[in-house]
Amino acid sequence: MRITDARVVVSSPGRNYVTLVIETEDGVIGVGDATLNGRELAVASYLRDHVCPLLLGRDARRIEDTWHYLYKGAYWRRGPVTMTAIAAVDVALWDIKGRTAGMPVHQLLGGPARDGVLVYGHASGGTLDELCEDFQRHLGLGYRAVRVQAAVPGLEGTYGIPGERGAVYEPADGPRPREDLWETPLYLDFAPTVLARVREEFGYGTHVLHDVHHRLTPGEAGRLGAALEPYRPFWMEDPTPAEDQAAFRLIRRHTTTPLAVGEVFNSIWDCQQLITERLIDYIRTSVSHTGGITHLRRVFSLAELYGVRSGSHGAGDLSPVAMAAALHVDLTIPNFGIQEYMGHTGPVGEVFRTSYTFSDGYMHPGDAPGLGVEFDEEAAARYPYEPRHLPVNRRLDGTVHDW
Ligand code: KDG
Ligand code: MG
Repeated sequence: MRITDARVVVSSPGRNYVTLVIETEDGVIGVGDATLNGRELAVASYLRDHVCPLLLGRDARRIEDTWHYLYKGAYWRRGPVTMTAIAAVDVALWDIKGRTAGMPVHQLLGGPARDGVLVYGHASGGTLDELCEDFQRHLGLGYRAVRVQAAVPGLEGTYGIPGERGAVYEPADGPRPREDLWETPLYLDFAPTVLARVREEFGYGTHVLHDVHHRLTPGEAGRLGAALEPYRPFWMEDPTPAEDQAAFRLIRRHTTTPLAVGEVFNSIWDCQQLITERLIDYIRTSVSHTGGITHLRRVFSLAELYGVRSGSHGAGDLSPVAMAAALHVDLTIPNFGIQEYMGHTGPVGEVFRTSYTFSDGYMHPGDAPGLGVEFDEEAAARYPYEPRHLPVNRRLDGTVHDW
């Protein structure tokens, strides 16, 4: 089954998405998500200029071989651009395999190991009252797990809080990134009050998560983790900049709050020490930034050996194709933990028609052959690419800080 076409579509139905479309000689079409928020065109070029020409004529059934051909064959390994591009190819080939077999991808991965995939939504607010309203709204929708973020008093534009357009993690328009303000002592005093308020209002019957977004030192993270313990968070996410794996030894020494990390990782090597030294509880690598279904399963298999569970990234900047692929993997692995589900807004549904479902706090990828996502290229053409940037973060004295 030869590949006859591989094309990249960059569209912006509310936010930018890069989609790889692979077609075979028998007319089977598979799609992969190649979106790297704020650096979309780098992956589009990597695919268009370097990968798509290599795919023509290859056997679409040889997924494992194609993965290694692209990973080892490039010589330059890892990195978000490379691994997002390889992921898009890998996911599109799994889609083709499922469509050809007439089976959903989860059946090809061994079949369901659970009935549904526990997901968490995002509640946030400019004030704690607003956060509680949003938390209540999520409970009304059926969520059993909710991430809570609130604007830090005294700081404008805290991450995870809706910006001007009402969306979160929405890169700003214009030639330069927006600049946010940060001051760690203000955050460290405030963050425990966020969880305290949510537990006071809603009790302990819902899982509550919190994202620190890489902003603390290991010592500060240990202190925050200990302060959050009475509120029993499901996890504290990305407490420190994630490239320093050894930092987690120090955090672990100071708190029993479960730790989650990995949304910016792109290979098994980025989390090898974290997993094998049991320094984390949840690994957050995503299907679209970590080499696709093939490589993500490898990460989760390593994690399984060490009692680490999955908790994949699922922000709105990962397209519905990535969401569907994640759900197929989540349904099948033994060490599934939780899946982030921020949802997609605006005209995204015109471009990507999905068959996954949400009910009572759980999602299911559906039983359509392949991934179960139809990508409408004509609709995508109505929403051309718009240059955007993720924000840059500065401390009150002007120093650039982790965002
Ligand atoms: O593009 C970056 C976002 O996806 C990221 O900042 C979102 O931290 C995030 C999360 O946990 O969803
Ligand atoms: Mg995060």
